[in-house]
Amino acid sequence: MTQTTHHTPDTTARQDDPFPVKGMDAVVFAVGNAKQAAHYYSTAFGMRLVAYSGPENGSRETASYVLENGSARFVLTSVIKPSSTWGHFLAQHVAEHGDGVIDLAIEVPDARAAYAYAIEHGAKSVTEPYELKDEHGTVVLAAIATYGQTRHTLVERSGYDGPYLPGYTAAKPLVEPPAQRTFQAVDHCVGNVELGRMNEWVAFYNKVMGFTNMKEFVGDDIATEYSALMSKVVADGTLKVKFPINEPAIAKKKSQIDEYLEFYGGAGVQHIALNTNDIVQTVRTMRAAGVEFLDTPDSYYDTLGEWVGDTRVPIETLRELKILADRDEDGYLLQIFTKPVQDRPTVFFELIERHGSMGFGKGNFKALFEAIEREQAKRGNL
Ligand code: TYF
Ligand code: FE
Repeated sequence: MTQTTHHTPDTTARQDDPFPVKGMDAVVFAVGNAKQAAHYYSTAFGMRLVAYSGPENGSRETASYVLENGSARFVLTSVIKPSSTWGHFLAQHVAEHGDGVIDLAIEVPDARAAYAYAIEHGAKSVTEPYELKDEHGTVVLAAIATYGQTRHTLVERSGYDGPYLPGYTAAKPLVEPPAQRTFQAVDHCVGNVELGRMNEWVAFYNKVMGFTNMKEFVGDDIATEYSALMSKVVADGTLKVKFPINEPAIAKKKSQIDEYLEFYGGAGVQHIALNTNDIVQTVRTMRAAGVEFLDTPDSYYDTLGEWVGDTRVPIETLRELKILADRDEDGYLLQIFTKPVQDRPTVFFELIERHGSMGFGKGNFKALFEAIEREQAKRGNL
């Protein structure tokens, strides 16, 4: 049985919440060259390097760069010389999938309890609970498997005041961060799964984490008409952690989800959405730094005002920057999507500025999916 989460978030943790979460802890990427990726997320995305682990502080096998922007935390890891199971896993992950997300880590108040609940409810264990300690305190970690080779590490860091985790040393920003913060939190993390498996993964989050389904979804009516994908969203009761799940649909055109699955080599994280308070300034800053965004045809803006109503940003500015807008009964949102950020047509990012709406831009699905298909066609994959 599946409950539907209402759009108004219940921001106070419920006493009876079977799987309380504090929010996203980190998005962990396995990449071919973490040193250069750290530079990209600093100069192009405006993030700040805060911590580092590598040969200089005793990690001979891997190098990891921790970047933050508000509560958004990315960890970029690459293997220097594989020796352990972990090093070989990272090397294999990059060889098979290219740069990608290995871990959507979730901060929880009690990692042992969260892990025990997940395992009791059918999750596959990746790592049993263990402690890491240093002079800054103790962190408890455990990990469970999700779609593809992706995992959820459950992180209990209450009272820990180090820069990230024991084993990491504090680091200074690589470059002067932009005058105005580009984004401040992770809004949602989207997974692409194989044809016919979306409902299985939705049920997984319902059972294993007690997450409920949000009302926004792409059903098979929209799927066959133009989107070529089906999508459902699961979230914790406070809506701090939101995981849309996509699967390809058999439609008129080759699904963008099939293109992802082919080039990623299976299921995995498709996009990470980042909350911004000033999407106009952020898009200007990121475009100037060389980030490529999806194009939107002028015709979209010719009719936008008629149905979206007043937004903080004039339609002409949205048109100039190719920002999308959508409205529902709770308010409106502004959003834009980058092109894939590596050579493979796999992982990309979204910037989202919410004004009441807790949706995902349903009104933009047609314009957005057409923009993605134009890119697919350029790559010869449509
Ligand atoms: O997260 C979402 O649901 C929106 C829309 O391939 C979306 O960002 C859905 C599927 C997709 C790209 C964007
Ligand atoms: Fe999204």
